[in-house]
This record gives sequence, structure tokens and C-alpha cells, in this order.
Amino acid sequence: MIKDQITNLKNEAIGQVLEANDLKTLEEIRSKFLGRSGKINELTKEIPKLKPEDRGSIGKLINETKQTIEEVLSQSQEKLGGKKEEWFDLTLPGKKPEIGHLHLVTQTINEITDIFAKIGFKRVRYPEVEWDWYAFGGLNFPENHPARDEWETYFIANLNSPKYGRGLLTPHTSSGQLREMEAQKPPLRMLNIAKCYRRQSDISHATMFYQFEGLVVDEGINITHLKGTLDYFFKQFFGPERKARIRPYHFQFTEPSFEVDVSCSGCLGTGKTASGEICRVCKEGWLEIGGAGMVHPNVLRNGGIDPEKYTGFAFGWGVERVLMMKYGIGDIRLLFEGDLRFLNQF
Ligand code: FA5
Repeated sequence: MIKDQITNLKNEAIGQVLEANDLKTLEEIRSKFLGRSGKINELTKEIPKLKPEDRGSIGKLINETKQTIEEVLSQSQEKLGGKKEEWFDLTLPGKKPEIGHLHLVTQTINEITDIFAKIGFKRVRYPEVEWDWYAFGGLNFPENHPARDEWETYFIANLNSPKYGRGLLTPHTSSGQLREMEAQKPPLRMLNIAKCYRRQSDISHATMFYQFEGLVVDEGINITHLKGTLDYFFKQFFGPERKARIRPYHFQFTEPSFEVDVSCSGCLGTGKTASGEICRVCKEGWLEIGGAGMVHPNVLRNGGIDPEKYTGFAFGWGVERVLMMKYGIGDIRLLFEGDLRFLNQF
């Protein structure tokens, strides 16, 4: 019985609100239904007369009805242009909008791109999801090379090409070498900066990281061109007093191959501090930065280039590693955690 009364009251109120054409009528409806001696309060006074077990549910129903009528009223009020003006204190200090900036890795990628652009290197992009041929096979890696091991490289399930082998996530930017050779004829001056993926994670290794790869192929290119390019980059990126050093090493796709070191900023390559103590940063004057070498003749052949006529050099380093060296950042994971307290410093 009382439930029917409540439903009828709700329908009556909504009907009247929908028919109202002005704010004054809405105010009258509000006081008629929701006012102190309005119809809702009349009903509320009936609650104590109910059986104790019914009081809770009827009280709840009356409250819901009140809310519904309030919502319908305020919607109509807004439609009729009766939105209340909000009070605004002009003397309050304003809120400064937050202005974002590029992530340190992106800033560094842009800086590296600009440095190499000045000596004619063109930035390129090649697929992140690659074939074994471009990442390994065509770069002279034998079938059983450990880099192909599932523990190092992410292979993609059910992605196989009869011609190019298994699908994978690029483990290094060297996969761009053959793509570049296929894309155009020498002279080549490529800068491939891309995401790389490896099953590694610790203080200096991330599962996803960036590498930048330089490739130069032309007639008469030799090791002095490589050394000069490395020297130029280090001076531009780390500072005019820095120097490059190359040491013999082994990579499948370069011959001869080198590890590249940059002279330490702390001791300027001497390995000793001003007071004659051993430099704590490098211990020997040099910091290892990554790989380089003269492009292997088999790789040139696989890219359709005659190794009797052309020679080339290549280098490939981690973007995060070089920026960590430059800014003295001790843990690569800081770069990917998105912590603004860290990122806002750059
Ligand atoms: C290579 O990847 C070769 N492709 C480099 C190369 C290119 C040699 C051209 C010769 C000619 P390596 O695996 O050493 O080499 O990696 C090169 C650099 O990538 C490392 O020195 C390091 O700076 C960076 N790097 C490698 N793995 C990771 C990782 N998991 N996280 C962050 N940086 C990494």
C-alpha cells in the first residue's frame, strides 16, 4: 500500500517536472515534493507506524525516490538555464600547468641523429619484427651460434619464411645493414636507430633497449675512416677532450672487428687522478662503449655489393649505455620506470 503511494508520488513529481517551462515552476515543484512540509516528508512520517520489519526497506525506497526527483529537477533546471554560478575567489594564486618534455632516451636519440647528420649519415628505420636472415644468417652467423639461442633472442611462434627463416624481434640494429644494401647502391651512409630485444635484465641490461648503428660503404673505405668517425662522435657527444681507441675483437659480420673505448672524463685517459691515485671510474683511462669493424665480404655479397670494388665499416652501440656514461647514471632500469623525480632532472 505505502509502496504504491511512493511510486505514484515519484511519477507525479517527474510528470510535473517534465511539463514545467520555467525555473519558478521548478522551484514550486521542489518545495511541494521535497520541502520541509512537502509530500516526501509526509510519507516519511508514516514510517514509525509500519511493522518494524518493513521500516528499513520503505525508508530506503523513500530515499531513492527523493534522489530521483532531485536529479530530474536539477537536469531540468540546467536545461532551462538555471545552472548556479560558482563563486570564484580572484585573489587565489593560479595553478601552474605542468609542461612535459621529451624523455632522456628520445633527447639522446635526437642528439645522436643530429651529430651524425652533420657528416652525411641518414637516419633510417627497418622492421622491428625481422627474419633470421637479416639478424643472423645473412650476417655470417653459423646455424649453431649462441646468439640464436632462445635464451638470448625472442623468436616469434609460428612465424617462418621458407626463404628467410624464423621470425624474431630484432636483437641488434645490425639487421639494418642488409636491408640498407638492398634498398640502395653505394655510397651508403646509414644511421639505424631502433628498439632491440634480448632476454637480459640487470643493472646494465634491459629486455628492450635502443641501439644506434652506423654503416658506411663506398670505394676505398678503410679503418682510418672508422677511427676518424668514432673520434668525431665522441668529441661531439662527450666533449672536445675525449678520444676513441679501438681494440681487436670478434664479430661474425665484421673483419677485422674491434671493441671501441672512449677516454675517461675523470682522468682524461691517463688512468690516474691529479694526485697520482688510480682513477676510480675507469681504473685504466678508458671506458668500453661497444663494437665496430670493417664489413665482412660475405655480408657485402649477401647485400648484393661487390666486395672486390667496395669496402665499408660499421659500428653499433647502446643508446642507453652512452647516455648513462655521459650523465653518470648507474642503473639502466631508472630510464624505463617512468619516475618523474628522476626524469625531471633532464
Ligand atoms: C652488437 O649488438 C653488434 N651488433 C654491434 C656491432 C655493430 C659490432 C656493427 C660490429 C659492427 P653487442 O651485443 O656487444 O654487439 O651490443 C652492442 C652494444 O649494445 C653494447 O655495447 C651495449 O651498449 C648495448 N647492449 C647490448 N645488450 C644490451 C641490453 N640488454 N641492454 C642495454 N644495452 C645493451
